[in-house]
Amino acid sequence: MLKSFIIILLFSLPFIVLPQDLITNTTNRNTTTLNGTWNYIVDPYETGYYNYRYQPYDQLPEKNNSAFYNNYHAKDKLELVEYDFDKSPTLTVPGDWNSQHDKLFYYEGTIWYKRSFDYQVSKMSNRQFVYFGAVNYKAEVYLNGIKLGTHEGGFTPFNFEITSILKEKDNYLVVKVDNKRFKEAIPTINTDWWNYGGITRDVKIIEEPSTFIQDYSIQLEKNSNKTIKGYISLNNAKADENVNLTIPELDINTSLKTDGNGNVQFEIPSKKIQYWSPEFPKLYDVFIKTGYQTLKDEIGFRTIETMGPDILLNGKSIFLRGICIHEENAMRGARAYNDADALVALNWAKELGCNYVRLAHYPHNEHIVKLADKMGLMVWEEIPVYWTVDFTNEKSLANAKNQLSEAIARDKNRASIIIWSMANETPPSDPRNTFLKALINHTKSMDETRLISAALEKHYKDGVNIVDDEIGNYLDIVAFNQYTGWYGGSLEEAPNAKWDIKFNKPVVISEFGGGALQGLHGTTKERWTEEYQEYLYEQNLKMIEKIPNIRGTSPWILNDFRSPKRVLPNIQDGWNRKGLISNHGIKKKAFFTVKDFYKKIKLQYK
Ligand code: GCB
Repeated sequence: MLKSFIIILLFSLPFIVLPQDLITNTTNRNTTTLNGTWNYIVDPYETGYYNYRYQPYDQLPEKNNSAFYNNYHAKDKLELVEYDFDKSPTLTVPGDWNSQHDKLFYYEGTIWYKRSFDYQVSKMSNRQFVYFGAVNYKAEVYLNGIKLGTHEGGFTPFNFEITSILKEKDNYLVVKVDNKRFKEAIPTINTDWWNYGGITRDVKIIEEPSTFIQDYSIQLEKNSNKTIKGYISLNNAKADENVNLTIPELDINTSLKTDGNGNVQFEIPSKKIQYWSPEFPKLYDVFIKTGYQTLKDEIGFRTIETMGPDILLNGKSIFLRGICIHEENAMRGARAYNDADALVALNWAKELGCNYVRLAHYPHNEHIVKLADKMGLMVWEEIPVYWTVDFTNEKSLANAKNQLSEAIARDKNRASIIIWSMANETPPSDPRNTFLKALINHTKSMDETRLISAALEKHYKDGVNIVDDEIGNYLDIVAFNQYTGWYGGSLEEAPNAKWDIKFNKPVVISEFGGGALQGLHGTTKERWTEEYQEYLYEQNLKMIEKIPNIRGTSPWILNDFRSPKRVLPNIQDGWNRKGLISNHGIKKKAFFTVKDFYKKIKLQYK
């Protein structure tokens, strides 16, 4: 359909509109899915977006600006007759484009998506929103030819109000998705994972009354195991609106009134809370009621804090028996996006003996976080401040903060999340420290209850492994990646390695490991064999046990995963082979080494 493109040009607003405040807990709201089949047009030169002077069509002056248009070249008024959405091929949403069509496997650039639909607004609803779970990397969104706005960042949700634009018949939602990498982006150009493009997570229309529950935080107060503290924010509320919070199993039924901004704050004592933990992942039904709607959630209550070298969950010292996970279904060789994908990964983590997962290197979809809540797996959630982002660039910092805000907004009521991680293997420098400190402060201003960490690095001097990154002073958990026996270092000597860690805080090895091609066998000296990887794990674990203040590990990584960096023929073939499980779902020997280790550790931390 030619119409979509042209109407974008004629009616779109001459400025950039950013997404509105995030609507949280979309699973339990009144929604209609827009998942399914969408038409797409590949547009590497962005011809649908820029005119031949490389000016974005949707930022040109209004049509009645004759001073501009009198001098305007006729070429700019040309209709885009070379485009037709309805005759174009289709992609499934959610899903990355790379794994859906061979010709898109390596594609990085713009693809236009279009979905047409009729829509019957239900009687109860006065306002409607379109919600995207994530679009990688940049999205420009148009409904019925009107620009709704732009979103940057490939792993967090956003929404736009569409109340006055949505019609009963013939709506068309058009999204320009651009996954080009660039230096100032978060992440930057260089990563070790596949840059899957597309509308990679759920899309839905949310229906709300005119005054609605936008967001809320309901958690145990910091340093307290008896007080449930938080806020509820209504959108478009007057002062003194009634809000009711009930948690039937805890006999909580509290009536509250909004302040002038439509918010309520509360502190509710409760003596009979059963605390959430991996052994007992108790979730309570929680209901928020206003005069206009009831919203349900399932929330667990637990405390998490540190004391010297200890991580205390509900006051008890724990060891994080973890595994790193990418958001990829290795068997499909594609982005993971639903409950079934999440279940595969978390079942394996459980089988390995984990009580904890590191969701690397960006916020994963909400399905997996909710499942972790239910299955009793603690979670490290992270933003893609990875390696060498542009630390001196203010826009990059604003972008990283925004990604953090969206992740925290979405997941702050999940008991499973115990750690917000700021960054991975970023090279220390003053600008980098300033950048990370700003992120830490930002996180604390949004959520004071969780622990803050970052995956740092160690260095080696005069026979000693040293961890002294200044940022460690600002973290609750000192985590670092180390690859003894893979990127240098002797496996034979590993168990006797010397360590100098400058902080009296819990230490977590956020990554270690090495590659093996599943099914390739040989001696412990032959790289890429399962035996080499197994030996690497045995020796590393002997070393890790002795690291002062060690309170957790998350080996790199659960599954082999796609990476364009990993090109060794017949071994890697585009896959990072450090998985404990292959991309065919087959466990390598090292899986069982880790499993045995976790069995032992579990007994020690009973
Ligand atoms: C790392 C990175 C991770 C890589 C891994 C590797 O330190 O944090 O993203 O994939 O090493 O395999 O080299």
